[in-house]
Amino acid sequence: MNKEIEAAFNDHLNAELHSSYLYLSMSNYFAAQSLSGMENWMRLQADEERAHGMKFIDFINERNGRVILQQIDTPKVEWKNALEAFQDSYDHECLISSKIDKLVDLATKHSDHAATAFLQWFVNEQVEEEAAAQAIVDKLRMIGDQPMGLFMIDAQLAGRKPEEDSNE
Ligand code: OFO
Repeated sequence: MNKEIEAAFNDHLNAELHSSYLYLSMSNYFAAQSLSGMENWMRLQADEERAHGMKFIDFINERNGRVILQQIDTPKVEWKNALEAFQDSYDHECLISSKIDKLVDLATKHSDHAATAFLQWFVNEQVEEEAAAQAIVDKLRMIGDQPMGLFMIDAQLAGRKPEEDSNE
């Protein structure tokens, strides 16, 4: 495996694990607010992010690279309200998308077609993840300060289920 790609993939798997940590932190923030639907949604999101990190680990190992785990940064722990947390989630997904784009550029630069093909799944996944977070942000903006609206969206997010296959 090209050393520059190996290093960038190691950095990126850390970013995915940090995403997991961030969403776990948001999940616990919502638990403290008794918003159990949002707690559930963020917890499942944390699980998905860990699975994304594992995909990078498996790919590096399959390509005879070396996985070097790094320290995971402490996540933010407090938010003003649900809207601020989900807005942070959307902004975070945009950041991750830009990191994936840079990895694609790097793989292309080195003509690493296996890495490019691997990354394509993440390119598509990021479209979904940005859209999912944006849709919730839009609803929370509509709801504003109305407790009934918050109650309803929390009930809706309680319905999120784990993904059935490993392609999370
Ligand atoms: Fe791994 O997709 Fe979100 O960050």
